[in-house]
Amino acid sequence: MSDRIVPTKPHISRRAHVASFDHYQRLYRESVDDPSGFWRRQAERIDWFHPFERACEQDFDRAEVAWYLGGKLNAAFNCIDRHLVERGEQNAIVWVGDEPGTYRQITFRELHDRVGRLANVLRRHGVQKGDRVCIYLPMIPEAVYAMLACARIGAVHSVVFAGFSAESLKNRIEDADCRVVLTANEGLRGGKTIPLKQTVDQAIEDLPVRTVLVARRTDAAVPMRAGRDLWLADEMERQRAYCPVQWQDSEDPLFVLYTSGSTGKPKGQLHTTGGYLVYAGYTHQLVFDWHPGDVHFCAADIGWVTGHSYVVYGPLANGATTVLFESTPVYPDASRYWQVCDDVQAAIFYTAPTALRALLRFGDEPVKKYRRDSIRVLGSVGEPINPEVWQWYHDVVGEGRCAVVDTWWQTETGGILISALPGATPCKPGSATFPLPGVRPVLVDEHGEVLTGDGVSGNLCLAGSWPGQARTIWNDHERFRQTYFTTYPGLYFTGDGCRRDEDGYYWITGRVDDVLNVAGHRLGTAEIESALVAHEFCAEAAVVGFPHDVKGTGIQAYVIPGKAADGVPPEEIEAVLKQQVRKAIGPIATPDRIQIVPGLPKTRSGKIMRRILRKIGEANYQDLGDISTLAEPHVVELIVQGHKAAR
Ligand code: 7RM
Repeated sequence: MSDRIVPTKPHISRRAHVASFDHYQRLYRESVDDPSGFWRRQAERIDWFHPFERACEQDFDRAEVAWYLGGKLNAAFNCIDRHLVERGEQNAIVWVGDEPGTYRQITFRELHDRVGRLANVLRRHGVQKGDRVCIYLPMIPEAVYAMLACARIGAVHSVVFAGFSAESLKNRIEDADCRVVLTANEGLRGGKTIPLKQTVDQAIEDLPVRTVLVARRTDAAVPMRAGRDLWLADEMERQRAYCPVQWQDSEDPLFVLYTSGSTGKPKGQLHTTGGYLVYAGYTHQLVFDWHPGDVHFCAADIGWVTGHSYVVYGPLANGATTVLFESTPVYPDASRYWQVCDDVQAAIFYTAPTALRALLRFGDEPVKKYRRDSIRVLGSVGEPINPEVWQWYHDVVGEGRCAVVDTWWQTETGGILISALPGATPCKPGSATFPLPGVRPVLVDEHGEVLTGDGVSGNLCLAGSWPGQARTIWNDHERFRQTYFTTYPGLYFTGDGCRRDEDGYYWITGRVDDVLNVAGHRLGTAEIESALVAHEFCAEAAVVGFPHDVKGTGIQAYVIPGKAADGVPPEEIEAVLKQQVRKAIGPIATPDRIQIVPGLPKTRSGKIMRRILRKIGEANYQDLGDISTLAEPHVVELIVQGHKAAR
């Protein structure tokens, strides 16, 4: 490999938790030689009400994993109460409102008060241990209070991204059988309001939701249904601040979080208490080289797993000040992130490549308007980062002084698994570099053979469990087993392709299943297809990804129009179907391109040949492979012509 190596920086190594590559290798060796000892020691970073007995039990054939068996703890206690003595007056949260200059500081003591009240509100409305509570809130402190309030009383939160449509929200509330929903009258993002309460009303029309607690984010009046809808602030006012902690078993559920897979139905990933919290704390400290006093700014939304682990649980478990950012990278202009970094004096900044690609288009000026001299570590997550973008992040945003960490992980993994460590890992831009201590990646070829040695490419699997691993899919353990543990028996299969280069560096090459990564968000092609065919204008649909400058992957849909579309102009069919997907899933799933086609390339058994559609979507018309086995080979030529005409 001729890839340039960016060496570690002495001023970062000097104070880093892992101070050199040798040190990393030593830790790594220890962790694989004695995993149980290693993970026992990591568990000491949190407070246990009752000590655990065994570190881990795992049986990948049955998809059974449990960590810190017999231990009792509480995630909210670990994120709040245990910090009160030493850092009660330190900021736990710095909230950054949408309008520039809007900040609110919440100390650990205030957090304790707010979370206690909200927990008492939930109890008052009948929420008990094990009950699921849906959180459909914008990036406001109440969202964090709500998550921690659930954790405090042993309820299971299901946060749904506030950009999802009524239909998506409904499916998630229904699947997890939530009886209580928290929302806001409206959200506010990039100067625009989002009608959250209205969306909730639509979503729960036919569902047995008993209570809707509404936070007031704007002055907008919204309809409140008597006996069901209540203002959250009034309810909190009515409760005392003290709420006793419910000690949970290590394996009691902490949350479900829905994520897209290769089928039409999103999967509720279930994370449990002990292992998840240890892993979130461990990775937050190591990967971002967090030290007491450092302000941690992760720009992700709490609707995604990155927000769960690196806005809320990881930083707060460690006693960090965490930034809760309500706005967008470009509001009011492309310097917003850097302005916030200066204002809050962030030591760590974490975002997705899609945001960086969008900012790069504005050049260096907006970056240079601010000092950024508080930043020490810059993180990237969600999709492969192009080497040029990595370099810009390092050279321009970080002025060559900061460590850049490209962090690979998934909703299913609970926390980061493959990443450079600041001060320890020499980087190759574009590579996530090496596994964290305790993590054992394995590459497997299409026949299921494990690829040993360096300079190999295959499907990325993990040998052995780690504490942050999801334990099941809500209400569907068999699907969990099927999806992750049957492709390569004895291994967890990630769904990603990967190369391990001659020097042992890992390069994630993207999904190998029917999952698209659009602007760092996971979407199943099947999900978008079922949204399309739900409309009478669409008889059949096939969705593929294509390379997109900002989003990484754009969405291309090939659509066979339905009878109802006879005589309707193609532009109108396109517009209607785009709107249909927005409504069914949310704006992030809107196809960038819809091509009306007379037929789809199918095998004689009726399977759509996506490989061909992907090639056409990339405007790679030469190399379509063998199409002679198709049921109607001539449709390929028609689709190619249509695609060329549209470009
Ligand atoms: C955290 C998160 C997971 C999928 C994963 C990959 C892709 C994530 C990176 C990455 C290359 C990275 N959870 N992915 N991080 N690809 N380099 N650093 O994103 O469940 O929403 O998505 O995202 O394909 O399987 S997720």
